[in-house]
Amino acid sequence: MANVTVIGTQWGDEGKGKIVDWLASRADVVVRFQGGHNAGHTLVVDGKVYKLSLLPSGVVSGKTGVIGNGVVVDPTALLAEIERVGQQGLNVTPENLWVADTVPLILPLHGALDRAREAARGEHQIGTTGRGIGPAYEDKVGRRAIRLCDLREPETLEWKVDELLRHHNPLLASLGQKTFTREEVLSHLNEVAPKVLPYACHAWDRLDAVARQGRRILFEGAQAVMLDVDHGTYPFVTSSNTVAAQAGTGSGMGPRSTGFVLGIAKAYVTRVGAGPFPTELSDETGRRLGERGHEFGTVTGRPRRCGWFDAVLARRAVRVGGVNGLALTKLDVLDGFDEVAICTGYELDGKRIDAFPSAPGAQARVKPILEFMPGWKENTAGARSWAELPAQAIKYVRRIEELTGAPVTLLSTSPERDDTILMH
Ligand code: 2SA
Ligand code: MG
Repeated sequence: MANVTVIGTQWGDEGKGKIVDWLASRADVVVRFQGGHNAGHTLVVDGKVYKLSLLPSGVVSGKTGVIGNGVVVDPTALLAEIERVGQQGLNVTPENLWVADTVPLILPLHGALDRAREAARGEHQIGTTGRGIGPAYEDKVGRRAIRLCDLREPETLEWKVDELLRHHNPLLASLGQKTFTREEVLSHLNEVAPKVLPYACHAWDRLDAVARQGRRILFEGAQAVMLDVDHGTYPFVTSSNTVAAQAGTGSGMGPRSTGFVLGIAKAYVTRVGAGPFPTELSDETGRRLGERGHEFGTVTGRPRRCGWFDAVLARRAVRVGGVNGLALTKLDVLDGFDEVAICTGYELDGKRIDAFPSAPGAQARVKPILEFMPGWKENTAGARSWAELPAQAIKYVRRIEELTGAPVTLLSTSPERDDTILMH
């Protein structure tokens, strides 16, 4: 099976962009299957930095990019990103970008509702990216979303916009927000329609043809398993399924199309936004991880919370995510620490537990049980072979394999494409 699916195993920002870019050179088509422009993928190629949000990372290596039906698309954000990467010399056209015409659209009212709700939540904020992702997925499941294909039919748009506003305006008004008029929404849609419709197609049909020709598909996940709406730290999650099984559903392919599932894990853990984080370090060590790892959100610039590697959550992500092998990233950020630690279990109300609890109160109360190991003084940044790694770093990687039950198949030692070690 030549297809590969890449998913995050923590709370996002594990370095999926770089790994996807590395794998894209070996694939023919790169597919996004969930999320939207809440994702942020940073790619560094020949010293040039590309920040992608909605476009599949494959566009950087000149591959065909697909935005599958499982994604929610803000047409304005999509057009702006195409324009932005165009200025960096990447030419995105309907030939190399296929967008499923069934994607639900994110409209300005979704962003407004997302931000207003967050403000109203007070201390129970989720810390969303404010991009309207949650409200757009709600509309999809609520069967009132405006989809890309609807832009082809002005008469359909009219009744669908009425239906949409019947739902949203009372909500916005109840939160003290400005409501939207039918004309406002219609004129926005009519303005973007001619610019985005050229990309719209039956993506599932084209992907099916790609598969039949024996060409290789790379599925690019966004966010991560711990942000999955079913398997993550609910309600502090995103509004889509981020596990590998979604690659099929979100692109219109069968469950066996995912191929090898590569789970990306940072050598420590970060999280942006609120929610439980058992191994979080609110001390000097946490600050040092954030500084050395340049831990700021790609999309929103928010500083990320940092902590030790959590093997209990990683093991769970491996199992529910369907992970066959791990790619471990940012090992070099741990260079120079006297000691490094891995979480091997939790303590809840004085008792040892081996699984992360499901309810928010218990999730917030668990304390990590840490296993400390000696660190390494040598520099692992830029290492390109196993032999270049210090013995203690190898032990650390082996311990992660043991505890998570998954082999580390790739090791990334810097943001550069070629600083990647293939392990097995
Ligand atoms: P949303 O906006 O509804 O999806 O937010 C819900 C939760 O999901 C988290 N989330 C993310 N976590 C990490 N990285 C994400 N993408 C950007 C990046 C984030 C940024 O890659 O850097 O730039 O700030 C991402 N997208 C969503 C979010 O923090 C909420 O906890
Ligand atoms: Mg990111």
